[in-house]
Amino acid sequence: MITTAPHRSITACRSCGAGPLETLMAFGQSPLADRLTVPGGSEPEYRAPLTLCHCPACSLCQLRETVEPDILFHSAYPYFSSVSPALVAHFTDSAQCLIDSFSQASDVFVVEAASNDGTMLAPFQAAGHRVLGIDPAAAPVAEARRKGIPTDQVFFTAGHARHIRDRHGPADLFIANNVLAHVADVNDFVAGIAILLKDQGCAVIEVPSLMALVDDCAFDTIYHQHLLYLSLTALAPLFSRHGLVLTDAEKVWVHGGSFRLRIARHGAPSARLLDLMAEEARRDMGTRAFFDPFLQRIRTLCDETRAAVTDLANQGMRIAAYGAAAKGTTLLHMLDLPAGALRHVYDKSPWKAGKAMPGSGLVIRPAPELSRDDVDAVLLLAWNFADEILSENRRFLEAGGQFLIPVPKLRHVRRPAP
Ligand code: DWN
Repeated sequence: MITTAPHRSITACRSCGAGPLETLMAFGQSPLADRLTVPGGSEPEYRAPLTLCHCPACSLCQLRETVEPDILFHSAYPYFSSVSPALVAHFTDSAQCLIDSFSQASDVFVVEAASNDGTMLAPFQAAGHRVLGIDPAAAPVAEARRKGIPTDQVFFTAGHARHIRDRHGPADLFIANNVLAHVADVNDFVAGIAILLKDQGCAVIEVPSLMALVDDCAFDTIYHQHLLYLSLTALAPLFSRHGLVLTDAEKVWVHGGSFRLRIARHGAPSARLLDLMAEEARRDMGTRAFFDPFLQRIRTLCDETRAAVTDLANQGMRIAAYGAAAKGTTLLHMLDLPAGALRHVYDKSPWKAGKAMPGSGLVIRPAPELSRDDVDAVLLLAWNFADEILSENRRFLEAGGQFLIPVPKLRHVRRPAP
């Protein structure tokens, strides 16, 4: 049974409060990504309007709708950072660089918001530093605690930052990877960073890049959990409003292209930050001229991908999907393939097996079964891990199987990499 999820629609910018917001694209009543369902279960399938907007005043790209966070980050929220070895390596490497930068300091206190299953905090703890995770999702928090990572099962807010500071003292380092874009009250979140940090402390935050999203046509990363679509141009005034300064930004590959930001109470912008902001200014990211070609590319990509799947089906091929990613929900919603065009979806995450993707209802099967099942082609929904997934499925390719990879541009992979 399809149910409209409780949600609010905003009229003023989530960051600067200006209005009205300019609508860029309406995706319609879209399923809630990552809210997997139980096949044949009685749970309602939630949908909500999904509308991408833009603030003419501070140029922040954002969703018009805020779905109730307890619905989005529900008790069975199935995302675990540790599922992808490449992602674990990325966060471990990042942690090690930060640990090295604290090598002369003692009693370093590290707090991470959206700490998930503790993947990022574990190296700090192993290096002898005090750590504290913050995450609202029950299953990843249980996994973090099982690994000995102290974790508060709450959303990070200014109020909780005050509670942490009163209980543990100020933090030397605050980490927040892939969470800032999920926060409805982003001013409260940033105010929390300002409350929590020592005077010489710093925050290291990874956020998906709006420019990478547009350049790679990664429209499927637009879903209800992602309330903000971030540019450096829009981020700088957000931090300065709370007495913080954006001092550095570095492009990183994760989640289709992100920034690793460095924020502190004091400091001058690095040369690469200035270069990146100049690039954004050159691209006129605050204007419709920047978005209009992207909106057209979405339609073209969907038409081409839909035609490719239909063509394979017309050849009698048995087609499935691969990677029950949150982004896959938006992609399948926009493709609107005929029922039965895809048989099911493969995924290596043990927490997802046996459930079904929202919207499409595709049942999730363990990834290793791909090479045993009668499937001729798979549509890769987790395209951000294409290299890793193609490498893990060499046998399927060697046996004549093929991958359709829709983003950033539709391509067929019919043989394993040399
Ligand atoms: O904001 C979010 C972003 C940062 O990460 C969260 N809402 C959830 C998540 O988005 P996502 O679900 O699109 O995440 P991924 O990591 O892009 O999804 C990948 C899916 O593919 C996972 O369910 C795991 C699966 N997978 C697989 O089956 N084989 C992943 C790899 C690397 C693999 O080899």
